[in-house]
Amino acid sequence: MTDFFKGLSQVKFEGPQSRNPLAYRHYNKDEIVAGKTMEEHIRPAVAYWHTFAQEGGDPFGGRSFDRPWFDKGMDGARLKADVAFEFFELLDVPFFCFHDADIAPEGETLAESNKNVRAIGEIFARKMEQSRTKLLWGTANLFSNRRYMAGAATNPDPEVFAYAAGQVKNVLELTHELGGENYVLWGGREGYETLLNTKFGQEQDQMARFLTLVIEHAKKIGFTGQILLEPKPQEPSKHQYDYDVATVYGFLQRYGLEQDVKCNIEVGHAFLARHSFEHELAVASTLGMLGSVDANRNDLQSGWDTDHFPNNAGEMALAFYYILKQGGLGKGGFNFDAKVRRQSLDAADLLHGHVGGLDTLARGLKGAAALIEDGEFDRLLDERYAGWDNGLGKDILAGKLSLSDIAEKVHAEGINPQPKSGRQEYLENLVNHFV
Ligand code: XLS
Ligand code: NI
Ligand code: NI
Repeated sequence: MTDFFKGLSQVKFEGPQSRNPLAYRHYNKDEIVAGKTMEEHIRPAVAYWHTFAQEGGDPFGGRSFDRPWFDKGMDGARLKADVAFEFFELLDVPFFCFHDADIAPEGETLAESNKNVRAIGEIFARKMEQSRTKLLWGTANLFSNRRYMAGAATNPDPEVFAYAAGQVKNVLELTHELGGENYVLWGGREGYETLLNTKFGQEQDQMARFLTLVIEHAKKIGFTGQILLEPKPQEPSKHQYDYDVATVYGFLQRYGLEQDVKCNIEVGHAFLARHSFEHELAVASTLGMLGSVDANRNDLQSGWDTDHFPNNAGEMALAFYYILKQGGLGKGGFNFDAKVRRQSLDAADLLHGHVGGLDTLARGLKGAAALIEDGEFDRLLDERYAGWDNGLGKDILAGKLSLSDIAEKVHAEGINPQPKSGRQEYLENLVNHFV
């Protein structure tokens, strides 16, 4: 045991009336909602980077957190791993996620870096034999080191592509060995600052080649998890190629990869793309691309990916609506891609962030399940589109009528549609009734 969380004990469910700030008030992991436990629905994960590697910096000042593992090389990395598994147990969560760079210091060479990552990976493997916390996904950090400033897969220099490939091979294999259920690629620098120095089409080809290599290697080593792309429109690149779900789908289709890849959708990234979170989920679910979720929220005044913890149950209810409708996230889950603020210095603050986030997800889940169970919401939606189920609508969709046939029908049958209310306020109130 380390003494990092000294005095703190495991967070338990105490119910909505509890005033204990370190108890779950809504997240009751074993409670059955819509046929599954809350834990099975949400599959919550702790993000190693934000929780253990984040330093509390902002553009005007560096590190504000003082963690005993900072600047201590591999000794620090081992201490960090001890603290991480203590944290998983305190929160009692089933999953975590990591980048290679979060868990071990970079070496002078790729070989040295990969060796460091493997050494911590072995510690994870041993700890995971004792712990109930499993790996939701692994990923490689291909955006922090300056070698990647002009992109990893999309770099004008093929040697950078090669270096990135060497990193991904290592993390993909480690993810597989640790029983990880997904592998994520977020293209932070896969994009550009200015077209003046960028060949757009060339970079698209490179990105597709890289992804193809990853898919092939995953198959070769027997990794049966999902490969996930994480859309984000900008930041750190001015223009990121994986802009949003629809853009990612178009890219995958163009290169014939849409069967092999799904999306990891992040709340804050949806906002940066000027979408809502539920929009991205609805699009992904419709396209068969909804794989997993990065749970967080942005400070909506800042226009940045601020990665606050979720605290909007209404937003989460709409998200869970689409997730429940597609029968769950499968191998995916809810990764807390969220960090405590610069002034939140204490170990307990890490718990408060996750406890509030999980309670928010639980409220969203229960709200969506109740909304679906009640049935009125779905009934109204079906009613609105009922004209497409038979007669004219059905014939149009089935391709039975040409444009002339349809026009002819309007004249012959005197079709003269009357506008109907979209009932938005009614529907908003209906949803709020259950949240
Ligand atoms: C950054 C991304 C990142 C990915 C993993 O905005 O959300 O944290 O989830 O590389
Ligand atoms: Ni993310
Ligand atoms: Ni993000």
